[in-house]
Amino acid sequence: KTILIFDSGVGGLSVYQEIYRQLPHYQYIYAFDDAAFPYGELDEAVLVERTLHIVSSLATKHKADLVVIACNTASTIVLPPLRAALSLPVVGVVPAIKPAALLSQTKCLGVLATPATVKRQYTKALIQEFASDCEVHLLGNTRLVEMAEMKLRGAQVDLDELTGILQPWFHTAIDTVVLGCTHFPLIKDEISQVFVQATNVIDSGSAIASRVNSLLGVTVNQRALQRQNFTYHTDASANVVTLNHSLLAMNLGQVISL
Ligand code: DGN
Repeated sequence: KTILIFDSGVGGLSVYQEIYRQLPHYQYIYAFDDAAFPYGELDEAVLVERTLHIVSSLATKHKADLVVIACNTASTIVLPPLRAALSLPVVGVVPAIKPAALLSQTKCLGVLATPATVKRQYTKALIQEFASDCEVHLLGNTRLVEMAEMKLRGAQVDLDELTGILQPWFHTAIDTVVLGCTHFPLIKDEISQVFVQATNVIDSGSAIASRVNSLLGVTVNQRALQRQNFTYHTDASANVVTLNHSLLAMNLGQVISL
């Protein structure tokens, strides 16, 4: 079976990593729309149109059995039209606000995402439904997405810059941080290092993996799961990412014309 995973950049690899741990025997296609990166600053109509076009063509071409939209920014608006257009399961990723509200002792949450995700009605509705008893601080930042991309390409994360970005949260009671962008698990260690008051820093990766697992109807022996050590390589132009095992990685800016 083939699973198509899509993001605007390399952030979805954090979701792929979780899915691969649960389902190592599947065929994976990882596609990212490098040509229109970053999605957090894209016009909504353009984003919906691009995602629909890219994902439908690739899903058909590669006979995908399931699609994962490994991007919060896209998932918050594109899932309904995509599900209407495709006759296969489409799994999306949205900020893990519900588990965060349950975990928080101080009932004060920090949600880190793209500027688009923090503005979306979808995010507001999630907060209203699952975190109405919490104080929620939203922080939308594109620079963090770039930092995650650069880290994967070998650069060090500038901790002073990261401290500056998280500064608005230092005088709050936040004890639980939601990584509401799939790029951010890639810099989770640095976020935890800088924002020490957070006792929980959570993302949606393993929940997505469990969802994919249940949709594909596979029983996995949890004890048999191994944590994979992934290495990422990029080509000279830093556009194509390949992993250390069978995976087709594409720069959609080059592979299909839009
Ligand atoms: N990784 C994407 C997300 O989860 O929202 C966004 C990255 C971007 O294009 N800004």
